[in-house]
Amino acid sequence: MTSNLELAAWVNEAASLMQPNAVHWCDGSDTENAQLIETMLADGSLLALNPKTHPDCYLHRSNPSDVARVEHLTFVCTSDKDDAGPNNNWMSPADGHQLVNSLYAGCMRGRTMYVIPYLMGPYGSPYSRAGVEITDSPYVVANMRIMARIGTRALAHIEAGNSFVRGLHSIGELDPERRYIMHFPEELLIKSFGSGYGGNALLGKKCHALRIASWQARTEGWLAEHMLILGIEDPKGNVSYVAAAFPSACGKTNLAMLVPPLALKGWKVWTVGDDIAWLHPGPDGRLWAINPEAGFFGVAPGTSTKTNPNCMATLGRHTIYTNVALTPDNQPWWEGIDAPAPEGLIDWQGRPYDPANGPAAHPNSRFTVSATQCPSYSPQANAPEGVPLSAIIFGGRRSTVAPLVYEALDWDHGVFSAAAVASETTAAAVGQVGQVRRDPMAMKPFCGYNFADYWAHWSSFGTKASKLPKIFHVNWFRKDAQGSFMWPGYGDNMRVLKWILERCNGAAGAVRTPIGNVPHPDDIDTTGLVIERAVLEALVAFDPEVWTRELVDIAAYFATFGSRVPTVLNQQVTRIERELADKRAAA
Ligand code: OXD
Ligand code: MN
Repeated sequence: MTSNLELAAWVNEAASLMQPNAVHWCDGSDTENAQLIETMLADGSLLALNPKTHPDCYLHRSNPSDVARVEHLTFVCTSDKDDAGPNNNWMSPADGHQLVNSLYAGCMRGRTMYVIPYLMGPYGSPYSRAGVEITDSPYVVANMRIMARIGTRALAHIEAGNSFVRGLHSIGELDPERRYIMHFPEELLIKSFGSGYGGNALLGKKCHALRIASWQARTEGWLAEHMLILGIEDPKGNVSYVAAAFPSACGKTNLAMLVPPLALKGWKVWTVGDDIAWLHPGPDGRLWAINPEAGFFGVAPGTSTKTNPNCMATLGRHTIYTNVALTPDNQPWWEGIDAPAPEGLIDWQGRPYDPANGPAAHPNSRFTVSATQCPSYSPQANAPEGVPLSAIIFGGRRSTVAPLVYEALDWDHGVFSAAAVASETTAAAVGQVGQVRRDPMAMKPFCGYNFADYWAHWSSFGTKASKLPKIFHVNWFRKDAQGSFMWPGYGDNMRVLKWILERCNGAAGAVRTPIGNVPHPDDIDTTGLVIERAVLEALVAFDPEVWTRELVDIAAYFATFGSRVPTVLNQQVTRIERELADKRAAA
């Protein structure tokens, strides 16, 4: 089925190990997709939604034990354990192969093996990379078809002699005790077993475009990041591009599709991507970003015409919903959607909705939809050269400590601020929700190598590119003493983006603090926003006492990476410590 002998031999080898009934090479066509949907409707793994309100939309209900990424079962298998670093679970490549191959033996008996050639990144872009996923899940094929560019054209790219990442996937028995997501970066290989959930099973996404790609990017001089990319058009029609990294389920999709408040006349946001960015230094000294993905695999709960009107306009046709609730007339429903829960609602597990069982939609329920359906999809989203970045934003979900926004003093300080990001955990991964953990560059679950080496790689761009974007840190999630959010968020985040752009153009004011430049309350455009002055002041306030404690925690975190931590980060700790001591002495 392919003229690439290496690929043909690998597929044959996988088939002898897994023993499927049939092998199907995916061409990515509409006909093929229609047949897969038919198969899944027939076996009950998909339910057709109301064709009048939701044409060509389907609901998939996962096994209840398989609804999120499994970080504790995700491994990076490098020859030297230190290359994976304390940020990853490690196994030797030999042990990793042996373990998963024993699970793979005969695992596709009675099933079809699908071979999915795919491309991450726009057709014709020198930055795009190919992969091939082998899977026994038609649900994975249907989702990959939306999230990546799959089929004939991707295969032709590989057959033209381009390298490809190999990904093996079987849902096995969906047994959480027999579930592993293994990465072999030295072999550009992924082996996933026992889960059908997005981040564990759609191998082009987290496994390839982040874990393996971050490894490749380090050796090749670029960056693979957990970032949305957006274009901001000002009232004069100039568009500037920004990339922003936030941990999973912290609003990347909402920010990527933001609709500015009416009071900020003439501003508009264009969506390039909502989850992953590959950044390359361009010949002009700027960093250029492409979105390797072609679709959105977004968190449904909380999405509404109020929080994300562009997203709501994107959904509702040609969409796969996973683990949302179902109304009696077969429409998808989730907590926070526009309509209240109707009578007769069916929960994500197919039971009549009973609040005693928890939310109707799983908190990590998702939609999979093509980016081309998004009304704010950028005309530059498929530009082979990508888009040039003016700013990079990092952020976390922190009810205390981090101000609404601050600007790093220079590149290395920006790398420090990003490496020090902390955030409260969410339902996107199995485990306790709401625990503060360090999530450097929002890459804690996704960096395919030692974080200390990754920070050094980030720092090295200081000399690789002459017109680097400015680095900022934001926090939309500050809470007051009563536990209420202090900043309205969503569309009003445009006010912070505006300050960020104005800082890039040298137009806005700021106050210098040890942790960076914070806006004076008057520097944030509050036209049309009702917010108490005291709240705004508290949002941008810098508290030396709180940051003294924070810095101790950051330094202790860096120390867990030992002597590999780049000196520039420790120098930032020392500088901030000194400036904080001066502040305390002056107080
Ligand atoms: C995602 C995640 O699915 O970060 O994007 O978990
Ligand atoms: Mn993500």
